[in-house]
Amino acid sequence: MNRIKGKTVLITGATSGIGKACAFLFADSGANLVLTGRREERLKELAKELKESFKTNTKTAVFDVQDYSACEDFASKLKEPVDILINNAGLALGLDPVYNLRQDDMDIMIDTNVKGLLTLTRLISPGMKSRNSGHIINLSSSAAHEAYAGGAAYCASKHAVKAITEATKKDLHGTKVRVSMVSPGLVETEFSNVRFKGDDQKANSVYEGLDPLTAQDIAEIIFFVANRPEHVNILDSVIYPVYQSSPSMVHRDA
Ligand code: NDP
Ligand code: 8X3
Repeated sequence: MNRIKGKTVLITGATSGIGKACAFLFADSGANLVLTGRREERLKELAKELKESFKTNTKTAVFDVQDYSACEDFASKLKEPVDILINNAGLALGLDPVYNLRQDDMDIMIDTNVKGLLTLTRLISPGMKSRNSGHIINLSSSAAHEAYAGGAAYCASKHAVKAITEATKKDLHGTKVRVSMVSPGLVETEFSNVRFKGDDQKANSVYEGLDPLTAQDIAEIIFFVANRPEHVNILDSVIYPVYQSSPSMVHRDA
């Protein structure tokens, strides 16, 4: 059953990976989309492709979720109520032990993954609360459940997403606004290219011999979470490739 048709879905970080795969799935189900990211050209191309393939009504907005005033300006200009907010924009930078952690990497991870997600939530949730309807879906991670070496800042940011999700659910207790998070393990996207700052060889090695999750795998879970009946709230789901049993326990074929 399609419960998504006609809904307005706001996806942050739609220029790549999981966010982009979500844009296609929700478009295919007849949603209206608001897509955001920092790379304007990619957003333009995506909106064009979605219009041609699905006749999707897509609006795009170019801003950095770390920039509070840009987020506020974006939210103030939204023409229609947001039914589903997918807080997906996020990144990891580096895999250095904490004693070598770069201050600028740490700031960007916390400002994007934690403060950016919180900012969008605080701006979009009041409308949902007043309409007594809506769904916030946060991209968390297996790193929200277990920290790994080299991930002090990234894992902290995803532990924070778990805390934000739980607190948001409780803040909206007694309303019909749903709050969920999705916690994937290794998904092959641009994530590791970003983490290793363009070292594609290093990025590719993360997924070697492992048959990783794809962006489409996770988009399908997000869609499933969003498409449940209104009385069903999936708070979390942890998804690993079959060869991964924890953030640090990964089997690889030779
Ligand atoms: P990608 O790098 O492919 O996509 C990340 C998206 O986030 C891009 O669209 C990027 O857009 C956007 N983004 C990053 N920083 C900002 C910013 N400051 N402001 C606005 N948009 C931003 O990675 P994934 O698709 O894999 O990641 C999506 C989410 O999933 C992230 O939150 C990540 O932590 C999480 N995740 C990923 C996993 C994986 O293994 N890949 C596993 C578990 C969770 P642009 O650069 O155009 O701004
Ligand atoms: C992304 C998963 O293990 O690459 O959240 O950090 S991992």
